[in-house]
Amino acid sequence: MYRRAVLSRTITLVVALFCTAVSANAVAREFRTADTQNEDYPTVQALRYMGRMVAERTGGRHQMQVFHSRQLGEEKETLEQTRAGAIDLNRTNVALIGTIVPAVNVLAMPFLFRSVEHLQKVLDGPIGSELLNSFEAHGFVGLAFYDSGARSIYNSVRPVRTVEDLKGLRLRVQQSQQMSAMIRALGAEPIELPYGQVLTGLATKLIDGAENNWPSFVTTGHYKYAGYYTLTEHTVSPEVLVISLKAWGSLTPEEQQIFREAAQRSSLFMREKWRDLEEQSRKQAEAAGVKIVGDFDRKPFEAAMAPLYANAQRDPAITALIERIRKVE
Ligand code: GTR
Repeated sequence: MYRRAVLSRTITLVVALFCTAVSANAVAREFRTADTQNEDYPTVQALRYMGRMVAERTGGRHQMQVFHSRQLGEEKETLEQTRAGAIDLNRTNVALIGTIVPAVNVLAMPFLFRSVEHLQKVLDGPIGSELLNSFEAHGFVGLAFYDSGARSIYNSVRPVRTVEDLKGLRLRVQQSQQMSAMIRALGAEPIELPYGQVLTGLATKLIDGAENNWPSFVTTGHYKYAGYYTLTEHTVSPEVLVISLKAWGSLTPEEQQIFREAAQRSSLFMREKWRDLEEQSRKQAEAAGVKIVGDFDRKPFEAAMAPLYANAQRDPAITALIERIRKVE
């Protein structure tokens, strides 16, 4: 009697579990994915690569539809929409999401990383995982980082060699207080603008320049208006891919694992693409007559930005994170 009752309870449980799994799996979906860059850009290619992997591993049940070139809006807005669950996945720069997830702003701090290799070690190691895990408390699930080289300052007025040369220049920055603070610390005037407005800003002289990595400088056409590129390499702020809590919650644990793995793989895929494009973009800018300023002392730029660290020291957790990053060999 007793054994039969246990057996029937077990069968009921197994059937219930099976039904739950089947119903969760049965909902096929197309995941709307946002990226600000154009169709050929490495981040967009990486997302497409991830989409193929997700489709394959879920037997075609789940697809990713990649909206590039700001089709879904500028990063600040698409992040809000992702938080609200209206956009499923979003690839932005950490400077933007850092306004919502403060710890991630550390990755954009000036002159923190000794090299791109140092950044990659941090992103691929425990600190990178901890940072990705910290997104959840702020309304996203962090899936992967994509490193995207160093950002440098460019302008249309003069070759910048010293901090003094920056005085009075109106430089566009991302919509981020930290990026504004960095440019202000150098004595220039930061103008926060969405990415899509920078080209017109340069063409109409609303701004004198901006700061970005080689591929962004060239693929946007900014190099046609800003002929002086100074290798300040003041930040190596990487990109990050997040998924909305709503989309994440619609996946089974197995599917979540598939998304995570595909995102991580796409990050390695992007690394391959990146190196070539960085080199190619620099050559294209040079061929178009852009003057690259590399023979200057970077130390005064670093010193001018030091107040950002003094400011960060007000938060013990941020201070500890900066210290840990510095110690990564
Ligand atoms: C690029 C980055 C974009 C965007 C842009 C900007 O390097 O890939 O996501 O943040 O910079 O400056 O707005």
